[in-house]
Amino acid sequence: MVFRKLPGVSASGMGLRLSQKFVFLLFLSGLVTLCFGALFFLPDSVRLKRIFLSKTDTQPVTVGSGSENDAKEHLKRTEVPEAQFHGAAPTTCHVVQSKSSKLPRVLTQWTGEPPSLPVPSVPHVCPYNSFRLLYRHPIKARDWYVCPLFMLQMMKFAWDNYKRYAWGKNELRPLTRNGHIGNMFGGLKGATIIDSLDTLYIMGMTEEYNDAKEWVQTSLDLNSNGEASLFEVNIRYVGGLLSAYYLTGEEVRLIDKAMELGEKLLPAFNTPTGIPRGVINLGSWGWASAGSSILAEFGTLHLEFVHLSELSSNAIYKEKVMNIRKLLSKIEKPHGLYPNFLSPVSGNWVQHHVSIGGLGDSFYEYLIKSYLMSDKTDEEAKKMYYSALEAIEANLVQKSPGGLTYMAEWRGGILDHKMGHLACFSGGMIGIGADDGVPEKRQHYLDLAAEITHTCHESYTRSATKLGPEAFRFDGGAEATATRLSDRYYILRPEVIESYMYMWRLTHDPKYREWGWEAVEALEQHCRVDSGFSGIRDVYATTVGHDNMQQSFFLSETLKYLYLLFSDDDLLPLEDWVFNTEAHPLPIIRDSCLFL
Ligand code: DMJ
Repeated sequence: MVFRKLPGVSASGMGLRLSQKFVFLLFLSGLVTLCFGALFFLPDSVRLKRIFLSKTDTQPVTVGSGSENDAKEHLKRTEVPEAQFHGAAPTTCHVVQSKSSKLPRVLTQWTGEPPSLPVPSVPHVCPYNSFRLLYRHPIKARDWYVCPLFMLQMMKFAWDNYKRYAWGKNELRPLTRNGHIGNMFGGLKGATIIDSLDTLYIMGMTEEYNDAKEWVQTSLDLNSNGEASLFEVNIRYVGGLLSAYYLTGEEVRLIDKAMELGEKLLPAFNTPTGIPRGVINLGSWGWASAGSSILAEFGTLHLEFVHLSELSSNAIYKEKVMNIRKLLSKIEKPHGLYPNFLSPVSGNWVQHHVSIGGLGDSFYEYLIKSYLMSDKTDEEAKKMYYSALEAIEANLVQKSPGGLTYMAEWRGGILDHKMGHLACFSGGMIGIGADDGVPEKRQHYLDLAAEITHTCHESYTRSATKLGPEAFRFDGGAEATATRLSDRYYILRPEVIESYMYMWRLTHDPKYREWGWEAVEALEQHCRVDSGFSGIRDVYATTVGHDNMQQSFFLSETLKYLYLLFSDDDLLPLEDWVFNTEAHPLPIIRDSCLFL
């Protein structure tokens, strides 16, 4: 190749030698890089930065699992003023009645305009820089204040997909992008909508809350004709409607539905003992199941039924659950324990299987919560709770060789060294009850609550996905791990996170937020799919298989407890509210209007 020499220009160009030219170019390019790079380090407010960098350049490219849709969504979003991320806790809780007032007075006070929503309706995105910092180094950063906004973004993702693909159905199937009805609710529909009402409201998602409320008003049809679980309809539908009513004061629409449904459940109690059957036919106004009733089912009606009586001034609901209480308080209990099955005909225990997990769990929860919800006046509930807890400690609480405290199951005197995910709620339960037993045992109960919560956290950390299995064992060399294939699934359950939330409120030990954040990362990584969140089939698998179900309790409980874990304590303070077993907050009754 021949280089033609240009006139007046030396071979090395501009009169410089080749080596000088190279050094000069190197200097020039370094200077340009430095100037442009400096733009990234300037504060957002500097004008130069705003001129050179468009807004989308400062937004996140991916969040969590980083699906493409997600990235596109974020690029579309507008910037939210910094102020909204500080003290993000909504102030809904301030509508709770004053300590001295009677409930009906409060209701009168709430008629008319509902209290205004606390958070502007748009903050569905975290500020990128803080979020990135937090996401990569959650423990070091301690910028927990942005976390509730992250939960809000998860809620929005779960809700939007439900709305898009399964509106009006009970749950979303996020892989096949359709709805699921199932047979738990006897033909009732919209379980996700009812379960989400209060979460949407608490998170300040006004538009979404209004859509949900509108659906309740226009489309919630209670005239269904199928067989429903009394327990599930009570905790999700009655609990969800009551809670939304108490938070918003929107009396007419929500309360009417709750009352109507409450009435439909009453025939389940028409048994020789008054212990309700587990399944009720909503159409024929009668119970449908034969056989024994389950402790966790008939023992998990008290909170909602007491509120139904308070609101309607009709004692019948309270009478029904007090009758259950009476029978349980009198009946002979093996070693002070409550077996899981009871005959509604004879009023006798059917089997001697005792569990703090499935079949037993929320019965114990409702004892202590009944006491707390009665403004600590329901002495019988308190007494039953502490005697049950003593029996549980004496017979079921165990320490593993590795030093983990767990709750075993009891089968007629023989221990089964297994703890269910469901039993992990008990850390929080023992924690909230610690203050009300004998004062000398307060610290003991707080320690026990912390130990159980620690064990449940271990069941998460010992899996590949950092999510916990449905049941984990402490025998045959196992320590907080599932040994059976059939116990390895995770269906977006809340119990472990629920205990983190209560333990955080009680101790403010930062480890509970750190553990909560680990769960968020795991949920984002393994359960977030393109169109919602899904349960997974094996928490120990490195490549997960999804179960194609976004459970309604994920929106009602898991995301709400996470949101509360990272919010200030004055958002739904435990001194004013108790959460039903589906995480629907119900106010403490300061001064009952019922004279029973
Ligand atoms: C929820 O429906 C309730 O928390 C219930 O008490 C037990 N199981 C699910 C969530 O796991």
